Amino acid sequence: MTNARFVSPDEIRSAFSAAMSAMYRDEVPAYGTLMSLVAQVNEETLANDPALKERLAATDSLARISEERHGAIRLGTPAELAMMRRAFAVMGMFPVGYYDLSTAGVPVHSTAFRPIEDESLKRNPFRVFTSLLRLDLIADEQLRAEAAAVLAERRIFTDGAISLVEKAESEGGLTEPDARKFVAEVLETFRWHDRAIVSADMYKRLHDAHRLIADVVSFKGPHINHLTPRTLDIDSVQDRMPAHGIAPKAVVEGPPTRKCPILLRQTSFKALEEPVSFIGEDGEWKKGSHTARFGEIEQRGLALTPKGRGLYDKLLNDTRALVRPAADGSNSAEYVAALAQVFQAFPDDWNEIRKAGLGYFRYSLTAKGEAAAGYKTDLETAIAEGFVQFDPIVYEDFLPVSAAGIFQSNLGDDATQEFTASPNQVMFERDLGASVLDEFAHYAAIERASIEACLSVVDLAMA
Ligand code: OOG
Ligand code: NI
Repeated sequence: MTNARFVSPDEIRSAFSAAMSAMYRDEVPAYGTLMSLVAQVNEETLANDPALKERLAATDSLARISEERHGAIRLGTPAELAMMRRAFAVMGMFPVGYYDLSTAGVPVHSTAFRPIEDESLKRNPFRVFTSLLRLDLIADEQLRAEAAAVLAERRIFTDGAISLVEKAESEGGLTEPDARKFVAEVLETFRWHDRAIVSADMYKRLHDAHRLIADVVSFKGPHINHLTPRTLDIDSVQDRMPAHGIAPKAVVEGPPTRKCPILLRQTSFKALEEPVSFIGEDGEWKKGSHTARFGEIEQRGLALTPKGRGLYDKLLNDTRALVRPAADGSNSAEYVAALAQVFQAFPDDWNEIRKAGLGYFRYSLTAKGEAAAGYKTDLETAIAEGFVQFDPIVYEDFLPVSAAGIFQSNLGDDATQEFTASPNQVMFERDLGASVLDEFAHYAAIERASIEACLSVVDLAMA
């Protein structure tokens, strides 16, 4: 459905991601500092590892890294979520995966809006982790009703944004001037507002129920709460953060440092306490503060198969049974050591990982494979004989335990609360107005298509 009159969704997403980054840099200067640090570390990593640089360039993945980032927002109502889905669709971003954070004591469930086609990911992989508040998990019935009433009144999208979404839907795209206007209008939804839409008293009651509820309900819109650049060496950025005046959280979330990075490793710096004012009795604004926005960095590795993910989850649980990382960082050295020890059970060699069926890989013909005429063999022999090569498929999604760790570190360490685990994907998808894509099926399809592109050499009937 390409139409020359229209700007491609990939272009709109790139423009939006750039506009969001510029806005957040103005709003949270530490984000700018982190971006420069990440750019510097990435440059050094590539200079020190020519093989990595070569593979990234050969798979068209080098250019995207310096532009790569994800953001996160927290929405209040089903209608907001449904409209957000429509707005992201105009930018070529679709809901992938379902994350239940209630198990981790955070009353939300979430999805990630992101590009899904390979070409789109290469053009710009911008994603937004999007959570919906679950008032159903709040015990206090009166507070729940009050919060719902406040949320029902607010409008998080401008009229201009809504009409451009409708126009894009009915006409099949946006022209250049409309696309520019769309980016500016939708950006407004993510802007920080330092004037709350509730009184100080109500804010306190919401905050006492859960800090996250106060963050969602008290403001005009779902301010972007972090933007995360992608680094090629998260340990190095973590180590250097203090020298740049940034205090990182105690431990890096996710797998340990490895030769072959898998899934996702993340770390963040604590949320800033920012001045806000609340609605006063007599039309006066009452000064106060709010803590929600923070900074995060991530390193992305191989996408794992269900088998690999099962092993990852088991090893992470085993580690946490040995040492549970304390929020104050007092046992972080023990945790890091236990993690490294336990994860020795996860192979750290691309070919071993591949042969064990733990990860997804993209196969391609080598120059020798391209030149081989009429020779056919099975996939493993083709690899062993140098006709076919493979590269890890990057994990484009998120991890619930890691997300929970990030939520908790920026909500404050006292925010941990018990909720009964109650995943409700059916309710989430009903509110979203669409189903979420199953990320495993998607990675498997990419892998399969790459093997099919090697059929001039590979005979799948031979084993
Ligand atoms: C989202 C936290 C999750 C991640 O990178 O896992 C997240 C939030 O704090 O709203 O962004
Ligand atoms: Ni994040």
